Order: sequence, then structure tokens, then C-alpha cells
Amino acid sequence: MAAINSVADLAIDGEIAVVTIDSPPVNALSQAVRDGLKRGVEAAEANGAVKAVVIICGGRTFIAGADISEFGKPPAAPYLPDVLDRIENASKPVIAAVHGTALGGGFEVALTAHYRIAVPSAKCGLPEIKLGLIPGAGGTQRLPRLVGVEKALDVILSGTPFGAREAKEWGVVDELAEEGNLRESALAFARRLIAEKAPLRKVRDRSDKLEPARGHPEIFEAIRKANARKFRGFEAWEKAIESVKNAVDLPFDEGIVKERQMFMALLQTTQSKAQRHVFFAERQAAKVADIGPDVPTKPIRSVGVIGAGTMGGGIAMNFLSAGIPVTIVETSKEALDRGVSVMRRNYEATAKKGRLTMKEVDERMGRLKPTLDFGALAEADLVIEAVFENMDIKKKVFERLDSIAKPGAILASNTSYLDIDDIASMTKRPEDVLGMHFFSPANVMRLLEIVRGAKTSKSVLATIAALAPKIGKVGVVVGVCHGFVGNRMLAQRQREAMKLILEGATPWAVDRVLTAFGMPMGPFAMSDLAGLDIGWSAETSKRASIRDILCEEGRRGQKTGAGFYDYDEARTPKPSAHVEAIIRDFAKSKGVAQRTIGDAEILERCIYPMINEGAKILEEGKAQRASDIDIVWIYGYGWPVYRGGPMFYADTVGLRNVLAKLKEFQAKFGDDFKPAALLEKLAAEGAAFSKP
Ligand code: 3H9
Repeated sequence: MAAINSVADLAIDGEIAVVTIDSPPVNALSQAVRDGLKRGVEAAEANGAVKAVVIICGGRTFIAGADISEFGKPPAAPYLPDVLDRIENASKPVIAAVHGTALGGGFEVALTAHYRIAVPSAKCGLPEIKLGLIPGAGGTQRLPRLVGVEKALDVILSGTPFGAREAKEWGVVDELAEEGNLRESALAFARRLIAEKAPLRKVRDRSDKLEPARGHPEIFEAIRKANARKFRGFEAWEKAIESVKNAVDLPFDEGIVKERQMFMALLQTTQSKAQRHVFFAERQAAKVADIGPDVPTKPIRSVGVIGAGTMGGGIAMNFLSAGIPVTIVETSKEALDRGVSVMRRNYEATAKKGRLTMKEVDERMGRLKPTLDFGALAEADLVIEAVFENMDIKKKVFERLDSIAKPGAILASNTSYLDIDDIASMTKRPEDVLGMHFFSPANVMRLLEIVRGAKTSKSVLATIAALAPKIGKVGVVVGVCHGFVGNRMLAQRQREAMKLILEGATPWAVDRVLTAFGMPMGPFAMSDLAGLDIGWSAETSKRASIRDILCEEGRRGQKTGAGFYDYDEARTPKPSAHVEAIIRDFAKSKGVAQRTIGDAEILERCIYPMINEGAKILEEGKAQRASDIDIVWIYGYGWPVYRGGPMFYADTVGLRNVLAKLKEFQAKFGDDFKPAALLEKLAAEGAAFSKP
């Protein structure tokens, strides 16, 4: 075996040259990997004894794509298209041997090989769309030639990988290798190809699978229509469709040039930069500065959940789905039965959509132990409290839990706002206590705020950070403060939204502006969904706010058929003239003169105070990094991923612009807009929240 460069080597095994790429962690197509591939194939070509070439990877995966961290830097030769040309135009058959994940540019490398073999556990895919891109190295031209336009677009527009067995069925992979024995299987396959004098099969030369789409532009129209909602706001998907259409309409050489041009143009868009930022931010968020890999984690084999309400049930489902048994306790049989049946109904609804079998539903529910006996929590490795959001109640629960839970068990509260340190002080083991703030619906929303208390031990924190991805969550470590990161920032937006409607904007205008920005819902539709009566009491209500008036009139949100909006049976919201009148009268009674408010002011007044609060959160060390705040908003509140999160968005607007607007608002509307010191500092330095 001879080294080609630092990440590639070449071995000659009889008549077969094996080019091995080994560039941890994921063999991304860095300059060195591209160089290794090109020189490896060239060396194999130059060797007269060699009759076939195998490209294989060391480590956990085949090439997982272009090196995303290299995007935005000046490109260095050899360029990927040249490397791919070299492989495709080799005079000897090249076989790609795939394990792990052949993604993006990695899959595109495999598609230029003349043959492909994969272990059954391998996956292939073109996830570029998730980075605001389209495949840029032939994916949109070669995949349709192998599987047809519709399947190819399905893969490209979803970005979801498909398994090797499917790949074999579709003709993407020629052979399935023996699991764990890829190299030997690939060598045997190569020997067979040599013996059979197999042709140099180039995907680019095929067109049979394109035929059904020729002269049928309506196929593309139908796909546009079917995806319109899902891709609202995203720029890349239209380009993906256009590029696949080019595969049908243009000769290969023209199609591939156009694909590359579109890819390069998308690379420069703010959307793609935002989505790449999110890719790395998500992976960063799990890392805690003072917790290294040496900090031991505890095994979590069983979980207890206190409270079978909407939150408790949703939380329990995460663990049941991940194969971890859950004991759920309630104080009354009715509440317990209701909670359990809601969980079953939720699973059954997923099964109806074809995403679970009924057997799996039964298996998951079989892991649940519903009980009225608090003592049943004694054996749990982790207990999560999800009772009513009231400090006295939570304190009592923790005091009792302290006397029951086994030593070393982790005790978590799902509080959305309350002080974890105060809660922990009710136990004799505050080091085992932390917050696990799930977002509603807890079985769906991906965010988990992991609240680190003053005394939470490193091991407890490391355990929950490692547990988060196992239950399908993206964990973000946050500090103790009112509302933590997400709800603390949300409060800023809600306050401004209420002020805006008092000053003359309608709730529908505010919602429209925020959904046009890309949020899944505006603040008023969201309030209606949550219920306007959360934290409201009929006994003490004194028509002191718009919410009081709405609740007193029985307009308590979607569940009562009316809130800010009117709702029909299908819960479709309709603007209400009556609510507009209520707001108008209320403003008059408060002496607030109403005026016409433009969309730009609505957006800036809702979003900039959130950014400002984010800066304060950073200043106070309640979040470790600006990108963590972005992750909270993307996974907890549906912030549009193509805007990268509030802090990234601030960078794209320019911190000086954000600061100037905040100062203007401060002069007009008061100290709710007083800029954070960190924002002032970064703006003065011409710096940004996200470090490149
Ligand atoms: C593309 O290919 C464009 C082409 O069409 C055209 C080109 C001209 N680059 O996720 P993990 C890092 S676009 C750089 O935790 P897993 C990652 O940041 C690309 N770094 O592991 C992390 O670093 P750290 C298309 C990358 O086992 C470490 O590797 N490809 C890349 O859960 C481990 O990652 C994709 O979009 C990369 N491409 O999952 C694939 N990938 O340890 C993106 C990973 O410092 N990658 N890193 O935090 C993935 O989907 C997953 O990483 C993968 C492994 C499934 C491969």
C-alpha cells in the first residue's frame, strides 16, 4: 500500500487498484480528498497491470459530501467536476464501494463510477436542499438518468437519504455486498467485471429513464404544486426542479454546466449561508464548554414522568418511541386514563398516516406503566416533573420526589419559566436536579432546553445532553432565568405585538407580516391556539386588557371557537370585525391614538427586541453562544431555517442597522427598546454575533 497523500492511499491487489480515502470524521470532499481521488485514479490508469479500480473509504462512512466548511472560501484545485471527469472517463472500470452514507458530492462521486456496490446498511442521498443548495456535481443530471425524473426529484427535493436495498431495486447500486465485508465483496465484484469484460458504463450516456418525461412539462408543474406549501420561502427548490428539467430537455454537457452555475449562484445566497450556519450550529449546541468527553454519563434505562397532561404525555412518548420504558403518575384515575388514551390516539394517528405499524403502536404503549402510586418512581433513572406551572406545587412535588427517588437518579423539571435553583433547593441533592424544557407538542417539537442549575453536576448535564439526540431532540444548554432563552425572547415579541394592535395594526396584519417572514404562525394565531385563558382567572379579571375582555366574552381561543379570530368547525381562522371594535374601544379608553402602521415597522418592532434580548442573554451567559439561540428559535418556534435564527438574521441585517432602529424606537416608544450593551459593543466594532 502506498500513500497518495495525507488522506488517500493506493493498494494493488492482483489486477485491481484500491483507492482508499480516510479523512475523518466523514471523508468530506476537502482539497486533499479530491486530490487523493484524482491522483489515485491516475496512478491506477498508469499501471499496466491494473484492470479495474475500486474507490472505498475508511472510517465510519463513504464520502458524506462536499466539505461544507470550505464553502465560501476560495476554491482550490483540483476542482470536483474535474475529478469526476477523471473518474468517469477512466479507461478501466471504476467501482464505488459504499458503506455508511454516500451523500451529496459523495453520492455524486459514486454516480460517476461505472459500477456501484454497497453494504445493505449503507445510505445514499442528495441532501443539498437542506443547505439551501442543489446538487452541484452532476446529481441533478445523473440521478434522473438512473431512476427517472419523479424519483430523482423526490430524492433531491426531500434531501432524505434512501437505503442500499432500495438503491439496488432502483438500479442505483449494482450489487449488495456482505455486511462488514465490503472490501472483499468489492474485489470479488471487480474480478467478475474483469472476467466478463464488462463495459465502461457511464450514467451520463443513458436516457431511457428520461423518455417518459420528454414533452411532459406538466410532471414538473404537478411537483411544484404538491410542494408549494412545504417550500414556501425557500429559493433552492425551484432551481432543483429547473435543473432536473434540464436533464430531460438539454444534452448532458449543457445540463451539467447549467447545474454548476445554479449551484454556484445558490452558494452565495443568504439563504444557503443561513442553512449552512444552522447545520454547524446544531452540532455545536450539544457541546458544553466545561464538559469534556472525560465527564462520565449515567445510563438511562427507565424514566418516570409526573403528570399525564398534554406535556407529560408528549414527553413520555419521546422515551417510549426510543425504546425506553416510562412510568407515568397522576393524582386521579380520570386524568391518568385520559392522558394514556391521548397518547395512544396520537400514536394511532401516526399509524394512520402510514408512518408506524399498529404492532409498533402496541409495542410503544406496552412500554408505558400508568399508575397512581408515586412510589412507583423509586426505580427510575430519570424522573421528569410535568405538573401545573406553579412554584408551590412544583416545590412540593420535588420535596416528595426527593424522599422516593433512588440515589443518583436525575430529577428534572419541565418548567417553562420558573427558577430551577429554587426547585432544586427543596431536595437534598440539588446536584442531581436540572430543567428539561420540552416544547409543545412535546412529542413533535425537536427542541429541548436543558437548564443548568447553579449546582447541577457536570455528569448530570452530560447525561441529558447525550440523551437528547437519542430521543430525537436537539438539546441546547441554557442558564436559569425567567423563561430561559426561548420564552424570554418570545415575551418581547408578544409585548410588542399587543402594543402594535393597540396603536392601530390589526392582529391579522401582525400575523400576516410574521408568516410572510417565514414563521409558521403569527403571535395572535399562536395565542388562540394555546388558549387565551392560560394564567387568566375569571374571578380576578377586570377588563384591564384586551385579553381580559376577550376571555370575559368567552373568546378564549380556538377551543371555544373564537379568540382574536373567529373559527369554523375546521378551525379555519377568520378576522373578526368585533375584535377590531373591541381593540379600537380599548385603545380609546386608554387614550391611545390609533394610526396606520406599515409592515416594516411591524416586523422590526416584533423582531428587533427579540434580538436585543438575545444579546442580553449572551451578556449574562445564559446561552453559551449566539448560534445556540438560533437553534432554540428554529427547533422550538419554527423560525424559518433559511433565515438562520434571530441572531444570524441580525447579522444579515447588520448590527449597526439593528442598533440604529432600536435607538429610534427607544426615542419614540421608551426603554423597552433600550439597546443591550453587547449589541452596542459589537455594532461599534463592526462585528457580528456569529463568528465565521
Ligand atoms: C455537497 O455535497 C455539494 C455537492 O453537490 C457539490 C459540490 C461541488 N462537511 O453529523 P455528525 C462534520 S453539499 C464538513 O455529528 P453523524 C460535522 O460538523 C454537502 N463537515 O455525525 C461534525 O463535526 P464536529 C452534502 C462535516 O454520524 C462531524 O462531521 N452533504 C460534513 O451524526 C460529525 O458529523 C451533507 O449535507 C461535511 N459535509 O452524521 C451531509 N458532514 O464533530 C452532511 C459532517 O466537529 N452530513 N461534518 O461537530 C451529515 O448529514 C452527517 O454529518 C452524517 C454523519 C450523516 C454524514
